[in-house]
Amino acid sequence: MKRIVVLGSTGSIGTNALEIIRHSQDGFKLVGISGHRNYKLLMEQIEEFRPAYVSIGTKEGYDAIKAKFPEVNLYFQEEGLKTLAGIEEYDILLTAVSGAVGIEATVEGIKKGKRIALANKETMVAAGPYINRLLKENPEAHLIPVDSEHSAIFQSLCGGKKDEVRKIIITASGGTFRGKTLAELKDVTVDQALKHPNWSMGRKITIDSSTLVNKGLEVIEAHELFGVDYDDIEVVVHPQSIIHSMVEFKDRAVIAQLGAPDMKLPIQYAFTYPDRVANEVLEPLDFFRLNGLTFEKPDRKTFKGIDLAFRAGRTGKSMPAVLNAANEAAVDLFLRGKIKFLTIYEIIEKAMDRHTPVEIENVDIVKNVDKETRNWVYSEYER
Ligand code: MN3
Repeated sequence: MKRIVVLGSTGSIGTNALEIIRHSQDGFKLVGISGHRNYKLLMEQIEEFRPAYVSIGTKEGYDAIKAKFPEVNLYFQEEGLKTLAGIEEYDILLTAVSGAVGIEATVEGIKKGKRIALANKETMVAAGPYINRLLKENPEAHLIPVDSEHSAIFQSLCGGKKDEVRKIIITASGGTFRGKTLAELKDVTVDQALKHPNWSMGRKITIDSSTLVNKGLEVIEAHELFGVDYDDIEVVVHPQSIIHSMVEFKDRAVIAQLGAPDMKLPIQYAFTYPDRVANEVLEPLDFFRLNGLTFEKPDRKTFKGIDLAFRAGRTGKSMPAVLNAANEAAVDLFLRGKIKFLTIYEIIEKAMDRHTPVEIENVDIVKNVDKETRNWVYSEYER
């Protein structure tokens, strides 16, 4: 029996994780969950799974949960997430919260020597070098990626040895605006940008997918997670999202992981690795219903997200944290109708131009860089 803490249990990854746990044959016990605002769903989850530890983001939610479930160990906001990650009585921490607090929770989990099922992008993008150092200092701890691409790479890497890897090939759906020209992108609306062809995800990540900034962030994550040079990471557009990513080995063998576009498999694999187990909620891939698998070069001139990320990654130190923070602020402004779609790239580029990279020695440095960058974006672009 593996004991699991899910941070962000009311979000898209979190609810999928609970679906896996709900239908698992033998394996998992949910011991801790956290939610931000949606305390009603969190209360349903408490009712169903009876976790001993709960954290909630709002005062209203805190009071409601306290009244209905007095027996639960209840915590509050960011400190609550860190407390849940720091308890002794669990085996796997799923970090499905966004933002810097996800990094801090991961740090707590690593220091406890736990398995981290990593679904928080900021952790490896903004704090990769620091996290890798912590992992060396805490050899019992380990990270298993949950993002579909990195899970696919992780699975494909099992097909050879680390020093036999030639390159990592990250697949990209191409996003909502694949094939569009700069002129066509000039005046796209929020609603248009939110219509993703394959994946149903949160608003922010759907925009990141349409700018290809998401793919860029995934390139940086892959570099940090797998220790592969930027020169050996390639992005291939694969609109059907069936091949989730691949690894090419020295002998030119390419090992890929395929599956339906569904986050449940990578979540469960992060829980069960190195084992593979059946679960009735995991759908088989039906090859006879596929209309072929196709591949294209990404249009990196129009969709600058990939190249901006390569630049940030190669610069290293705190630059990826700036890319991430500038992008988050820019996407927020776009979603609120304050800026145009293409201004997202301009904001990232200018934020990087004005930044002098510093070494990531702890999470506070990441938080400071993050805050400084956001403040600059809002002061320059929010009208
Ligand atoms: Mn992904």
